[in-house]
Amino acid sequence: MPYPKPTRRSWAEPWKVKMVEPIRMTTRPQRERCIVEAGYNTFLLRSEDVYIDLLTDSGTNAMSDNQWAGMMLGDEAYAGSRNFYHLWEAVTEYYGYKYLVPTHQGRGAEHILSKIMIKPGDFVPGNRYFTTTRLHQELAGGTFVDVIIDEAHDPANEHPFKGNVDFGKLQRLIDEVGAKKIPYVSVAGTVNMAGGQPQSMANLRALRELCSRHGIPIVLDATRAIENAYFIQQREEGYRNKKVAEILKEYCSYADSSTMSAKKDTLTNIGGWLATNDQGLFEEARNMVVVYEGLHTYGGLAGRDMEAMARGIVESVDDDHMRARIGQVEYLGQHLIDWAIPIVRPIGGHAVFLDARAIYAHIPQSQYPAQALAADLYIDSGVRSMERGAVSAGRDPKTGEERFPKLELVRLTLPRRVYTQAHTDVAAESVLAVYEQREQARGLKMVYEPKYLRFFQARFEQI
Ligand code: PM9
Repeated sequence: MPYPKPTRRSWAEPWKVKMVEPIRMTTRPQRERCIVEAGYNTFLLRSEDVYIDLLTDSGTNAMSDNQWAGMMLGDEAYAGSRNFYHLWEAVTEYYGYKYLVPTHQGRGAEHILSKIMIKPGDFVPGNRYFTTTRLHQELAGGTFVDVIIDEAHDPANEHPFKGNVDFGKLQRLIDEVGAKKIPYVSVAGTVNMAGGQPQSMANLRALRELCSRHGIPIVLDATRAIENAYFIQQREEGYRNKKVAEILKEYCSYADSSTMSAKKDTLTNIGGWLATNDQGLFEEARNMVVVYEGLHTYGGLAGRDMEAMARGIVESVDDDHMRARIGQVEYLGQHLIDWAIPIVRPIGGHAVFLDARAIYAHIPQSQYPAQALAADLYIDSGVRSMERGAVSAGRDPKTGEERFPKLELVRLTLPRRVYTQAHTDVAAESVLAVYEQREQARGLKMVYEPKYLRFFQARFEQI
């Protein structure tokens, strides 16, 4: 068949490849052995046994030649590294915060923030939980309360801003427990566990007004705030002609402080920070970071890592970069939509989320259909994905009962600037192959369950 004439002009990524890393093809019998050895948990596979690694976009990004050049300019002084000051300047210029405390990664910042701000018995409302964020809130004695809009819990709902906060839910919590018991409202843009869904500018602006009336600070998880800014540019009235960088700065301006896993948006392999406009919080965090992470001018990072972050921030706010990044996720998601495979709609920013509850409809949630689907996908093609359902949700710390969220998902996460269109085609075709065999799929039982963040290390057997 002749190749059909295009009906539109193509565009491609704003970079070309300079160095490659070989990846290993495996056979199906090999992969069957590997997944049993890994206890049906894709986190426990060796990366050498993975063909296309869509486990996460965290720390898996390809750095640019400019970032690698910056690594050579690492100032590895124990105190006062020049790279720290470069990073601080970049965070202030692009995110708008006055003060910066570097940390080894996102959860380091969450740990310090939670310890400083949360008292036992407090409530922390948020637009859906994130695993590490909620755990640190709970370890500090707080209770997380989900105040995301209902649409976020429905994978098929096409709401353009499923990351929005429901002000009715938040107001009810304030009325019930009182503003004094709410140390801050925790918002994330985009919302990872809702399927990489954005929050609108109007929603965060209105949240700012509501919180100011009650004297409650806002802490933004800015891990994927640049992707959020891109969605605002594409979907929200009045932002079409603004640059992603400009939108990011306005978005962050409505939050008092931010925690950051710099391993995502900002194109690095390691790093994080806590940034704030609150001098008191800054001074406490700067003191606490020396206890848990490292001196306040490196926070557990090498100088070279801070330089890579500073340069990564500048690259990541580029409009063409964001268009290519999210365009690739859309490309993968659109294939699956065209083949009528149930995924979270609209397609998210960093990943395509398979609706495992719909795909493996015959497997009850107590037998972890998303965990089973991620394992089956690996067996089919060597594509590694991540469970984001009941296993990730863990147990209620008070009752010990398992939490069964409405969203039972498998995440196909695209690292930035790493895989080609052909890789995404292979991944999509593998999802189709597994989908077509779905009636033969079997559930799993958990045979080992660690106490914290069980999804990382839990082991399973097939039922
Ligand atoms: N996210 C992810 O794959 C890393 C492994 S799963 C815990 O999506 C948000 C929104 C994240 C996030 C990590 C962290 C923690 C905070 N907020 O992994 O500690 O997506 O740098 O960041 C992962 P660190």
